[in-house]
Amino acid sequence: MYNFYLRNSVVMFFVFLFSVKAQATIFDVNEIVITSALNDYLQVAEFTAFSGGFDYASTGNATTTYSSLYSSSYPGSAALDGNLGSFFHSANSSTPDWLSIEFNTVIDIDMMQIAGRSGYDYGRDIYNIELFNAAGSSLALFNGVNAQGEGYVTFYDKITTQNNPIPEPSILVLMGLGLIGLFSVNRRKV
Ligand SMILES: [Ca+2]
Repeated sequence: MYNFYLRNSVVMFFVFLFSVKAQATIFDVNEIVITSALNDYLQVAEFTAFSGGFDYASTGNATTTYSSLYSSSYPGSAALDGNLGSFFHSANSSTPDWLSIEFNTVIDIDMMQIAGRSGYDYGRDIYNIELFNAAGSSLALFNGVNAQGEGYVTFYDKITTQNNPIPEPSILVLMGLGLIGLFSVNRRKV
């Protein structure tokens, strides 16, 4: 009897560890939707989405759609042209606008960056960024990404993210004690 419970506990323990590690890469991403966190004009100078060291966003492997456009001088494609000087600019300053970046294929993302509009009105550049799979299900949501100022802001990185969710040693010790306790209790029943 105790072998049954012990085995399942150990299996659950490793499933838990695996699920924690699995958060490092965001798998099967098909679309990224960017909105303003401030209900202001949405403006994006650049967006990158790296998979295995290759940027699938600004290299012709993704297309943009958007809810509105300030003028033809600021198209969605300007957010994927590799040039910090050009940017997408939406038309609405008080209703929520969105910019969608859809990949030609699904990708496993390990790093993302966003660059806001540098210089004039950069204070608008705080974003909510959501990732979706091909079925339209949400995979991840990053709220309040601050890209005020100039240049690329890395808001997701597999390497740094990997270091955060790994359980504290004290948690591992507690889980180990729990397993020993379960082992003991069930052994007494036999
Ligand atoms: Ca650009």
